[in-house]
Amino acid sequence: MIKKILVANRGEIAVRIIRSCREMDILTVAVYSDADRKALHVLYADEAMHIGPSPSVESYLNIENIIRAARLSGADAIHPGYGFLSENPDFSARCQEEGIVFIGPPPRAISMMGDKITARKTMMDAGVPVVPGAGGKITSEDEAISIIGEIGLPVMIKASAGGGGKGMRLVTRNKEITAALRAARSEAKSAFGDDAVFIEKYIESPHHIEYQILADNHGQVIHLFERECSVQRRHQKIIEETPSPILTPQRRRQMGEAAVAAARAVDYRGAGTIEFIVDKDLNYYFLEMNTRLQVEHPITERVVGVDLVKEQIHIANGKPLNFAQEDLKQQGHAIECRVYAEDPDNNFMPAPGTVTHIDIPYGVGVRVDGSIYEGFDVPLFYDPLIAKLIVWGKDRNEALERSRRALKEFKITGVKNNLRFLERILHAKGFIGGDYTTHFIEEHKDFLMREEPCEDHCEDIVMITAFMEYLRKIRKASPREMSTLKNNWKDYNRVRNVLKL
Ligand code: MV4
Repeated sequence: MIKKILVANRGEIAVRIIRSCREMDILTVAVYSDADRKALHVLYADEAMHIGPSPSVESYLNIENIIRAARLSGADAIHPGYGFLSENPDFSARCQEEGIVFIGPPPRAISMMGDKITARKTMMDAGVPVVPGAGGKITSEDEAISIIGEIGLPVMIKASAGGGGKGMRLVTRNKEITAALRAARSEAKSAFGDDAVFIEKYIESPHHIEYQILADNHGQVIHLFERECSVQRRHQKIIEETPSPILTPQRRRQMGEAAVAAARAVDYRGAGTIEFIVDKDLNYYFLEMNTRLQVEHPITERVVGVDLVKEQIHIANGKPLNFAQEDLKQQGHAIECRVYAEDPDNNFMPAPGTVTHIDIPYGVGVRVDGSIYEGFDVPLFYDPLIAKLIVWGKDRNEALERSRRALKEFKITGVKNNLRFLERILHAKGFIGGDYTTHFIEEHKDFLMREEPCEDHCEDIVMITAFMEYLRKIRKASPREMSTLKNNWKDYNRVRNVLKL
C-alpha cells in the first residue's frame, strides 16, 4: 500500500493532489524550484524538497533530481499531475526501475498514444472511428499528392509525434501541398526530432468532446462520460462543461463504448482521456488519447460523483474499481472556467506579477481549485493558469447562472487576468445556445473583446484597490517610475470615473 507520495508538479494541480492524499491518510512530498519557494503546494505538503532553478528543464522536468528527491524522502510513489513529466514514457519506465510506483499508465501505453500514426492504426484495428485519411507515414511528395487526390481537399497534414495542435498544417488547395508538407516536416523535426507526418481529411467546424476513462489492473475499463471542450483559443482550453449540450443519449453511449475500446486496445491502466472531434452531423472521430489526469477533470468529478485522484491511487495500489459502468450516471451540469494570469487586451500575453488582492467566490455549487494567495508572486516560468472555477447546477441553465454569479464575485488585482473575458463568454449568445464549435472564440472576438463590462457589472472593489495601490506607488515613485505610471493613465482615468474624482 502506498504510504507516501511525491507530487512531481506545482500550482493548483499539486495542491489538488495533496488534498486527496491527506483525506486518504497518505503523506505527501512537494517539490519546488527557486521561483516556487513560497508556493502554496509547498505549504500544503507534509514535506518539501528543492529540485533546482526556476526554468522547468532544470527542475520540474529534471528526472534525476525528482527521482533523487523521491529516494531521499522515502516516497513509495510519484504522482506526475498534468504537463511536465506526466506523459514521458522514460519517466514512467525510470520509476518502475527504481521500484517507485508511477501513478499513471505503463510506458508502453504512453508511447503508443504519443505516436499518432501508431495510435491511429491501433484505433482502426480496435474498431474505433478515426478521421478518414491515410494512416501511414508519408514518405514522398508524390505519395502526398496521390493520397490527397483520393481523399479530397481540404486536408490536415499532422506530425506523428505531435499533439495538442503542434506540427499541423491545413491544406485547402493543391498548389499548397508542397510547401505545407515541407513546413509540417521541418516543424516536426525541430520540435520532436521526428519528421514523420500523416494526412487526414479536414473536419470543418468540429466540436472537441473528450471521454474520461478509468482502467484497473483486473481487466475492468469504464468511462465517466464526456467533457465538452470546444471553447478554446490557440489550443488552450478556456471553458469546459459536462454533459455536452450537443450529444444525444444514444451518441453519448456509443462514444463511451468507443472510448472504452480505445483504452482496452493499448492495455491502458489508470485514468486517461480519449479525445474526439465531432462534426455537425454528430459523426465522431478519435483524435488522440491523453495518458494523464487533465486540468478539466473536476467537472467530471462533480457530475459523476467520484474523486479521480483517489481512484488513480486506488488503482495504483492494485485494487479493483469499486463500481461498474451501470453504477455511473451524470447528475446535473458542471462548468469549469480557467483563470489565467494573462492580458486579454494585449494578445493574451502571460502577465506574471504579485497578487495584491483576491476575492474567491463561495456559496452553493461552487468549487475553486487554485494556487494563489495575497502576496504570492505568479512566476513567469510556468503555465499562467492560476485558478479554476468549477460550478455545479441541477441543469445547464442553473450552472450558467451560478457561474456568472461566481465570476462576478471573483476579484484578483496585481496580476492581469482573464476573469472579465470569462464573464463575457458566459454572456455570449453563442455560448448560451450550447452549439458552439472550436472556432467560437475566433468568430466572436468583437463581442468578447469589447470594453464595457457585462450588464450592470461594477468593478468598484477592484477599482478602489487599484487606486490605493496607485496612490501608494505615486507617493514613493522616483521621476523615472512616474513615467512608467503615466503609461497606465487609462486605468487611472477609469478609477477617477468610478470614484467621481
Ligand atoms: C483536426 C481538426 C480538423 N480535422 N484534424 C487540434 C489539436 C490536435 N489534437 C488535433 N487538432 C485538430 N485536428 C482534422 N482532421 C481540427 C483540430 C483542431 C482542434 C481540435 C480540438 C480542439 C481544438 C481544435 C482547434 C483547432 C483545430
